[in-house]
Amino acid sequence: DYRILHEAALRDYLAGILGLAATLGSEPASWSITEVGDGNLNLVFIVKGASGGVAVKQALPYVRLVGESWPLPLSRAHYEYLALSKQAELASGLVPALLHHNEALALTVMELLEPHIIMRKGLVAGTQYPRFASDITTFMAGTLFLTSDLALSAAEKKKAIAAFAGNHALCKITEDLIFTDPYRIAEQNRWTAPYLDALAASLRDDMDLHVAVSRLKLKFMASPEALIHGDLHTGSIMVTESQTRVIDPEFAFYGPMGFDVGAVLANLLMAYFASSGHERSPGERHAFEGWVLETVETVWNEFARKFLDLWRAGATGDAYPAALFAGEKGAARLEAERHAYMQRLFADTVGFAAAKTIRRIFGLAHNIDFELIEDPRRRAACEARAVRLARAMMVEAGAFPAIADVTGAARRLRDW
Ligand code: SR1
Ligand code: MG
Repeated sequence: DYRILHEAALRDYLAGILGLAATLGSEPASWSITEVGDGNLNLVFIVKGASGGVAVKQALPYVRLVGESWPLPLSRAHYEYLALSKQAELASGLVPALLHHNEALALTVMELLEPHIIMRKGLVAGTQYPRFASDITTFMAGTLFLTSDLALSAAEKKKAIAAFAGNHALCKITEDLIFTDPYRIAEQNRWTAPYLDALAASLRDDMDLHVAVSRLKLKFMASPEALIHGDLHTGSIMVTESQTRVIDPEFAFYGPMGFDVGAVLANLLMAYFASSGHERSPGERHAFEGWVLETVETVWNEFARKFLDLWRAGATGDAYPAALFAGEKGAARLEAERHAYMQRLFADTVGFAAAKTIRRIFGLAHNIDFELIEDPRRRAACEARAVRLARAMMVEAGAFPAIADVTGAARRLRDW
């Protein structure tokens, strides 16, 4: 039966899990248990003993950020476990190891990632992560390509879609908080007032933007292209300078690939625009911002390269049947089509990145990149630059045919 496990109950529960004493040490009474969750939905405990530690995540039956007035199904823990298991298979070493899962308690015990930190915190501190672009593109290319119709038979793919179809309450959060609420008067919206009042009002009146974001919403709702993480922001990534681990896929479902890639790019771009609001020397700022934009470019370019390599090496799926692309003529035509496919995926990525940016500035859930800029006037200036770019990315999609067009526009806006 479900019950929330606070310290004493959690200790007793963990003590009863076969094999866990080997990881933590054989004296449960001496284990330290600390609740460290700073996300919007769940409880997260770090448990440490004489021999090592584990992380324990338990879903609450409501949205933690808001409280019991907003119930949320515990089944999200099941989908998170399912997604983590799949991702471990497809992108080995890039997610935490799973040690135990209890469906009824909506509780999962995982490898403790140490000394990793939440990437967003590192970015706010101005830290560069040299491994990040390589690791996150391996993760995205593997998990997205290998769960798509390019790699699976139609039957396998349809079964996989069905396995995640029950996660619709989490999808609904995204549909409302990302694609709808920031563009209307919604009780839970907030922004840096009064400096962004006029910008918030202009979003509510901008029909070109409403059409663009509604097209993206439809794509999110009706494009089961691959198993997406569904919330791949820099708060869902833990890093050291030499390691990257993707966590928290409770929003996972079969959706559009560009939603994940766009999330990564949006969060890097927000770190870029927030940088001038944080205290750092001109030299540090220059180096950090240069690295961030270079990383934005590398993430798209390397993702596209790895995705195409997987496609060329083994397209075992039912899409693009080999029989239709035989011979030299077929091979050349298929290669051209691969590039056209990536161009469409890039356009989706740019649109989703824009939507992910606007929601963090006008919606319910903000991010510390901007929130930790204390002076509201300075914060609003950083946010306004990000919104200006995001609006252009959503509405003037044709102006961004390549990733260098995105970074070029970001660079030009820095001193705006
Ligand atoms: C009510 S949940 C708000 C946000 O937190 C999660 O991390 C997702 O990004 C969601 O949209
Ligand atoms: Mg999360």
